[in-house]
Amino acid sequence: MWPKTTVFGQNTRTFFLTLLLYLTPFLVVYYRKRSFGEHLFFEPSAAIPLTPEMYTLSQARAIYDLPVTTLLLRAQEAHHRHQDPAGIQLGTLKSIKTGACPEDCAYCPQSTHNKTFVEAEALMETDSILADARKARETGASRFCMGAAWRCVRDGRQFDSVLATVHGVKALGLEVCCTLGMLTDTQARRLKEAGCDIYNHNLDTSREFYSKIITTRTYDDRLTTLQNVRSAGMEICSGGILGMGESVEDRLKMLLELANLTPQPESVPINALIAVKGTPLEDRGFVDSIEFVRIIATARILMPRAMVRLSAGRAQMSLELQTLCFAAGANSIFLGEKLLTTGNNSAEQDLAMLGELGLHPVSPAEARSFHSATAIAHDNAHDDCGMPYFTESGTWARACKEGTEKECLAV
Ligand code: SAM
Ligand code: DTB
Ligand code: SF4
Repeated sequence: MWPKTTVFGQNTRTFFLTLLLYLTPFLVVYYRKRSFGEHLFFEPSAAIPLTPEMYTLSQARAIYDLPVTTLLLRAQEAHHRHQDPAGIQLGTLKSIKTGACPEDCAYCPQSTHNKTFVEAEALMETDSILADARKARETGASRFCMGAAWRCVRDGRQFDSVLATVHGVKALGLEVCCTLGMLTDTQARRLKEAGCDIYNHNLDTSREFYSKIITTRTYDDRLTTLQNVRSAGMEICSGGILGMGESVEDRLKMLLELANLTPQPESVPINALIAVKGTPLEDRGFVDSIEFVRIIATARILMPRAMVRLSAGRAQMSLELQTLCFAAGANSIFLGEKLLTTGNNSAEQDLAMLGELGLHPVSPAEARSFHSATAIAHDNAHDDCGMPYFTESGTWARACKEGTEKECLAV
């Protein structure tokens, strides 16, 4: 039945069988994509390993838009690879200088432009802050984050006092974080020398939406401070607020700004707007829960080694929503009944919640050693395993460099 003629010098039957053999994988890919959708499918050969600075909006959007089941699975994969999956870092916030801030941040109860419940208070004395830090440590916090309602740090008596406080908090065995507004290079170095481990300075939103929220400083001012923080050897804590009227694209652009920093921030706080009476945003409804969870999951996937902080707005969230946020990759919360000026859940409530969910507090040292251990293990196993990859069409996929679908053996 097979003609005796030859094709390319081969017996025709051998030729067609060989052709079928070569085409089989492509046919399988085609039919699986048709049946399950591209997002479920790994395409090692088409996968482009991207370094973080190459993430694009269409890639972030492709992640964000995954069916929520797949999105959570992908976020969980990143979470289990790079974090203690049951570990939650506990930090306590303290406003050490409250209100009367000259900046016009539309969300902020501490701005002089907004007439809110906040009463201005001068910079606290070191001893008084240290007493609060001790209490935070007794309650279970391992990080103490001090916030000042300043546009920027000014050299002089007040900054010297902050440096002494930082030194004292560090001596208590707590990890020290500060958020004091803009910093020069020299100020960043002095803070680091005094013992400050992390500096919090949020981008808050996308470059495009930023000018609708703040006019008294620029996006690039924020980025310059982040650069100064990095050069001084401190870790970067930078994130933003959801629910100010920004679009999903604005939120993704903010995540991209952060994910494309080299190295990426070690901490990414995601705040839900607390619509404070007397601010221009007082009438904003609470951010959509599912959109919030999607952003947490996208942050976890884009920045797998960062601590993703479930920050402001948690007191307004149900236990179920917080649980979804942890499932999406959030692994840090603020402990204690006050954030800077607004309310938070009580420490007892939060510790009970962690117990109920089977989660446990993780110290910064434990979290860091986990991150570096997984980094070394993965580097030894195969270079890029565990990082997200994107196909040429912008679909998220996972593969390793050798072009196989090996599971990472390192964890
Ligand atoms: N003045 C410093 C600065 O702006 O960097 C530090 C303190 S500031 C209060 C720290 C962050 O708190 C802001 O960047 C913002 O993300 C967050 N924040 C302030 N008010 C908020 C609100 N009403 N709801 C949610 N987050 C808020
Ligand atoms: C961050 O992103 N959120 C925290 C911390 N960094 C400093 C501050 C939240 C403040 C919420 C409003 C208030 O309590 O004043
Ligand atoms: Fe509030 Fe900080 Fe803006 Fe000042 S700079 S208004 S404290 S967010």
